[in-house]
Amino acid sequence: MDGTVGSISRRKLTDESVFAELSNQGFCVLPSYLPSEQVKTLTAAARRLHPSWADLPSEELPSTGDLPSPNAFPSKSAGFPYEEPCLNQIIVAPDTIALAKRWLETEQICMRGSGCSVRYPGFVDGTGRHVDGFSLLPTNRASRRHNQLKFWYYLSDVESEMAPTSFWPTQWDEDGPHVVGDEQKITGPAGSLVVFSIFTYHSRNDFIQTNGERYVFTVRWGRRDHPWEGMSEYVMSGSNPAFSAFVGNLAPSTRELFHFPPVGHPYYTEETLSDLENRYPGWDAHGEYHAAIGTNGRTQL
Ligand SMILES: O=C(O)CCC(=O)C(=O)O
Repeated sequence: MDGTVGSISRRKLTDESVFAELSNQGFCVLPSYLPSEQVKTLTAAARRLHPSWADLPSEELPSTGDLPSPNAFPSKSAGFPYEEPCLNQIIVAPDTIALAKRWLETEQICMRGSGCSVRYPGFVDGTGRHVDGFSLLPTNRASRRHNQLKFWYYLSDVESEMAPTSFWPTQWDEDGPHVVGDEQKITGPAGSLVVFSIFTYHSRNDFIQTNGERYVFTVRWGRRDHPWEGMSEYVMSGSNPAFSAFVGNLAPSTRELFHFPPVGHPYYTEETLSDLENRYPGWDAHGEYHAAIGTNGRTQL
């Protein structure tokens, strides 16, 4: 990434320096963050989800060396839940959750959205420098409580002409976000990670190179007690087979990150737990939900 290409990040997301950088400039870059074996698995999954440039239908490609007309193949995107289990699984990486909880100043966080996208030669974007937003209500942009945290993984090598994302050091006060430094165009090897807030200035860049592709995987976290802030529609995925397999294998506390009620909640009865087992095989593999019915009586919602 800018000034750090090829260097291996020795930092963990739980390091104090990561939090300090996020607080001081609104983003933190961790080159080659993911272990190489995990990168291989994730990049293969992303390529099964969206074709690489070389795998796009040949009759539709421009002759070698030419750029396609702008936005002929601009980008493709898929959202959570994914048919590829490893993409669902990386969402709940413990260090990312710990950092999001600290950033949002609460243990009660939820996954707001996740996407896996690819960009191809010819991608042109005029959006320019912006902050995101994702809220029904005007928010206090000086408060980290409204400032959702986004994890931005490169799942392919990204060089300067391959639509790298640009970030500007940003600070917040009562008047909102302010740019306080120069643009940093983030290039880097597959497996690199940028953590940034939705009120950090950033921008897309064009894909100028005449071949190749840029894969990005994202996850965004917010406070559970702010339902007016941007929410993806994964709560409609209860009958999605990939979602069922993913949720069935999660610990009860991890399910809460996806809006499932905690163990002991009155929703859980012998009947609902039986239905849940059918929908999410493995739901109560360790008996916690059943044990809590015993302690809470059989109150129904
Ligand atoms: O794709 C990029 O490089 C930046 C995306 C972006 O601007 C956004 O997520 O708001």
